[in-house]
Formats: sequence, C-alpha cells, structure tokens
Amino acid sequence: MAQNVQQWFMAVDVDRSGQISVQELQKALALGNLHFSLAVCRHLIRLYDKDQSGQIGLNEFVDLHGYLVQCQQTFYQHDRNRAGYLSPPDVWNAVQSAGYRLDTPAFEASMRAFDPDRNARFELAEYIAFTLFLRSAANTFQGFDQARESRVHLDFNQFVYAAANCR
Ligand SMILES: [Ca+2]
Ligand SMILES: [Ca+2]
Repeated sequence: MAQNVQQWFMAVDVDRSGQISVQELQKALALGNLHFSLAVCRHLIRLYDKDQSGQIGLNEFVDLHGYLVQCQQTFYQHDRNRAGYLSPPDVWNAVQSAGYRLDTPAFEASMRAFDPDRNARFELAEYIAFTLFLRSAANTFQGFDQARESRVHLDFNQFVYAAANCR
C-alpha cells in the first residue's frame, strides 16, 4: 500500500476511530477543494463500504482513493485547455472513455441533472458526482438485467428502488 494513502487516511480519520465517517470524508475532500453534499459523500461510501459498516476502513479507503485519482486523471485528460472545468462535449468524451455508452437524450438529461446552475461547466466535483451516478445506474441496471439482455422490466416499486440506489 502506498505510504501516502495511509498517511492521508490517518489525517482524514480525525477522531482516530480507525474508520472514516461521512462527515470526516466530506471535510477532507473539501480541504482538497472537492465540495460534495453529504448525500454524494454517503454515495461514495456506499460504493466502497464492502463490510457494510457504514464507514470506510483503511482497505476500503485504498479503493475509494484509487477511484478518486482515476476520476481526476480522466478529468484532466479531457480538460485540454486547463480551464478547470469540462464543457458538455468534453464530458461526453470522458464518459465514453470510461465505458458508458449513452445515447444523446440520456446524456443530455443526466447532464442537466448534474449541472444544476445550467452553466454547462463541469468542475471536478460535479464530474465525480456524475460518474458516481452513472456507476450506480449501471450496477443497479445489471442487478435487474439477470438475463443480460440490456433491457429490464420494472414495476413501480422496483423503479423507486432502482432510482433510490442511483443517488
Ligand atoms: Ca473516524
Ligand atoms: Ca466499512
């Protein structure tokens, strides 16, 4: 394990509990200029909380940290003019390269959902929140698509369950 990841974990675990809570994660990411709502931090924890403790231990943190680094790399690869934000075509290329095959209506609707001020600029935190959504959408969809037909049939309760799992 990289020494600096372990050091970062210890710095984030302010109360020395050996676990990172949602509040500790939110504060630490904000220090790195990544401002996320508690809901997004909770989403991030949910994806990496393998033992379902509700918090992030050191081994879980290694994977979570790896994901953030990977998002950051993709973001900067597509921010060619170093503006600090991605335009919609940049985001399109970035999500394509991350393996999500969206059609135009799905892409535009999800872009609007993750650009609440509609300025068509995606800063790193917004881009990460968007990719979290896509990941959970893909995971949830695959959970229902047991036959691997790329098509699911949901009743209302299943739809609510699916939608709640994507955020
Ligand atoms: Ca803690
Ligand atoms: Ca955990």
